[in-house]
Amino acid sequence: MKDQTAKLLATLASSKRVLLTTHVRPDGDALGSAAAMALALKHKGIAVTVLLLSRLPTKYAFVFQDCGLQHIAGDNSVPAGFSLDGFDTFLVVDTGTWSQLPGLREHVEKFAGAKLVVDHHLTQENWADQKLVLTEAAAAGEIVAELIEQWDVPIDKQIATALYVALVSDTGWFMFSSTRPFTLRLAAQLIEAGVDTDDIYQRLYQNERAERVTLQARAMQSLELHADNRIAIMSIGKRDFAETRAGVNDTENLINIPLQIRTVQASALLTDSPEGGPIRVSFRSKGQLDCSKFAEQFSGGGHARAAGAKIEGTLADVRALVVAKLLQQI
Ligand SMILES: [Mn+2]
Repeated sequence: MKDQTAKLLATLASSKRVLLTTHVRPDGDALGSAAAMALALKHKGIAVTVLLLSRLPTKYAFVFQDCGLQHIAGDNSVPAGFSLDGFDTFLVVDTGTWSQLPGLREHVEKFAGAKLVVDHHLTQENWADQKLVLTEAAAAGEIVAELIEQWDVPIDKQIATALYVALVSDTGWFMFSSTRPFTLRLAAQLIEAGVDTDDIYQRLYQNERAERVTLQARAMQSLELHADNRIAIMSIGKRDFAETRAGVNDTENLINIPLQIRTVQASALLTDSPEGGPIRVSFRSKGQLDCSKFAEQFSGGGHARAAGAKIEGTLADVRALVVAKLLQQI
């Protein structure tokens, strides 16, 4: 590990222009790791361009903005006109697979410079010249922290904040089983370096739009349980959107709320979009129900645990139909 780290650092140290990227739809670990790595490269006087394959999520924008990090972004792919010409090193953090790097493969495969991967995921592909993959790391940020330390880059407040965001995002604020003693020791070190943990907590967990939470309340008011509390169904109508001023994007993750109930095996959420059209129905399961198969009868699809369909009809009719079909299954 130490040797691999030293080798990777040697490559970075001899680079003049690094293209640094991370996986599409970046989360806190992806962005925090990329920001910390970019700041370390800058500290060493190495020019770095950060490429995001999706727009910078508003929630995490502070990680880049507070330290003045510039980036280029695509729309779930590389931006138009993107080229690796002029770069001598290509560095990816928090993934090592092409499926997570849409649009990049053709560029990287003909790239003559060094191709480096720093990651903690088990699934890997073998296209990089050098890889630093540590699956026991709770976050890619842990590996980046080790790189930065071995490189003798001082962990200032900006780097510490980026790394802290990486750690808390991938460990559910140190709740997940992936949290290891190293994670907590590193967290302590980052707090000593000046991380404002309360500020990060507020930005990540207490930063929802009022519209979204009031829509959530509406959805929860519509919750009905069937079949001895094994089936949960919620619906959101056009009036709910109008009166809360929320949008369809604000329904994200709502369907998971009923799964908190011990007995619930399947959850369905119906959305009557303000834009009109058929009723959107989402299904989630934590039991026997195969959501994908279930959704097929409505010409929908997805995965065993999560699927969706679009059904024509009024909200009340579709709700009755979905409940009836679920009762046949569960
Ligand atoms: Mn990660």
